[in-house]
Amino acid sequence: EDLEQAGIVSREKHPHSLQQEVTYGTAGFRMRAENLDHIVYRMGLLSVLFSKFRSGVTGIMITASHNPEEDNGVKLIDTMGEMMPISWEKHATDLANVSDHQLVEALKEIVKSEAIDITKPGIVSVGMDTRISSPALSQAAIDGIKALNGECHNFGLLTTPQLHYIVCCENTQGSYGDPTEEGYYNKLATAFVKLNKDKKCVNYVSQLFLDLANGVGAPKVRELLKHLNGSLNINLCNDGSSGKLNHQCGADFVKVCQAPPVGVNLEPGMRCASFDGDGDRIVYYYKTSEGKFSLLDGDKIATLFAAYLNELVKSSQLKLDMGLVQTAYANGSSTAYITDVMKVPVACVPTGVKYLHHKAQDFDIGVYFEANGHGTVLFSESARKLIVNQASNSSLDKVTKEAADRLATVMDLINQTVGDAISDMLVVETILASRDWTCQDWDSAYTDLPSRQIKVKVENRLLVETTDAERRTTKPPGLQEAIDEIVSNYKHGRAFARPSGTEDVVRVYAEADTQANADKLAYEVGMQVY
Ligand code: NG1
Ligand code: ZN
Repeated sequence: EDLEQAGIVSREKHPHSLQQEVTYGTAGFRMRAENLDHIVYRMGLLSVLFSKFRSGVTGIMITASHNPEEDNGVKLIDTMGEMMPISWEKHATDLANVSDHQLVEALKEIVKSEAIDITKPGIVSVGMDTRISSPALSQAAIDGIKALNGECHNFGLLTTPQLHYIVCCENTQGSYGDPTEEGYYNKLATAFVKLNKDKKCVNYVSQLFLDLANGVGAPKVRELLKHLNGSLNINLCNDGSSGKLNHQCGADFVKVCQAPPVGVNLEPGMRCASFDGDGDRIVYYYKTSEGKFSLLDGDKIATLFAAYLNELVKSSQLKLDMGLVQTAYANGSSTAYITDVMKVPVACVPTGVKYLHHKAQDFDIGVYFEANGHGTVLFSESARKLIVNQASNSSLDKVTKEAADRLATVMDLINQTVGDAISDMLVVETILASRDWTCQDWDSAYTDLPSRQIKVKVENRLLVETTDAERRTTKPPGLQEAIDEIVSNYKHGRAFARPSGTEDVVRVYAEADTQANADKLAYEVGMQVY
């Protein structure tokens, strides 16, 4: 039957070829592209089983996001367009590691343990980024889907969030939008044009300099622009025409180096943003009038979104509770600002979108962002209904109704399935235009504490174990005491160490009163880990 067939194709076309064990990490499997073929094939198989299990369309994305061109990766998408649940990651890990002749047995094991009705249809949508290795890997996924007699919707080049959007639409009978790339642009562009049609701005300039990391964001933003009817002007930089993917550019580079990317000649007054390689992260930056580089990262975007949505909720006369979700990497000043000034509850969860997304579902309106620029806003089903009703309630006064209408339209502009650089960019631009703000105005809400992030190469990163949303270590013994001791010597000092889920390193983060002190603190903590 099908499962046996999967075993034959595996041996003949996608043989297991890797010595070391691999695990489904923070964002799926990620490694050198040449080692991924059999893993991606097997994820094709798993995605079919997962589709049968969920009785809906699942997704597979081929990308390694901000990693170098030589890497690639694969992640699985759930029927609502969200990440595959953590409970299925062990199946992914098991399947990726078994030998070719154990494969059929491993598949049977999953079918049995999840009580999957294997006669159900299995439908999987596939997307990929612009890496040289992506077409072949995408084919490996398709081979896996076909081997189990699944139906494959091959979308070719997409940003990661576009695929999440499409999968969500495919499972919600069009109520979220049309399940096509065109449907995606139409939905966002319609909302954006509506929200920006009669803006009268003095300070806000409708001109954005956008670094696309030489990734899939470039062709997709070009497509988007065709739908925006000139309501936003974008200068595309690092658009893939010459430079290398993610090389000295892109959101991760800008965030970690706290410097502009190559290809962007930053001058005061310019508003700039960078996407990452697969278009699910965005950060903004500008040069102050004093000539200093200033970053508007995920924390700044989160506070911009939350404050604006809060106002719209109030003016719409709705009672909806809002919460903000961050990770340990959030700048301490942002957390203080959200708590003390905005008076919005803030939660801290471990690194990884899956944890943030999950926590954000606890609120009527949940805003989540990683400091690195990955994030979005979730509206609960009841909040969505209340907002839509209010927007069409003709007994309200004009001001209230307009606010509700605006809120409903902003909701349409947000990709709720996952953090989306294109959607986030359009929301930021809408808010800045509506407030008539420059980057400097936006930035003035609070001042980031100087921070530093470093990577420490160690023998075995998994010897470091953490607790309290990764803010404290429990292993190796004595490490946390040593970190506490070092941190106590710094004004506004905070530092933590955690094993990365995507690279073979321990990451150290530190913040303190000055840049020199943040650097020194990170270095000293790094020495304890080493
Ligand atoms: P790891 O390698 O586990 O730190 C990194 C990012 C995450 C997330 C994932 C997936 C940092 C500090 N970590 O995870 O936020 O984006 O990659 O891409 O930026
Ligand atoms: Zn990414």
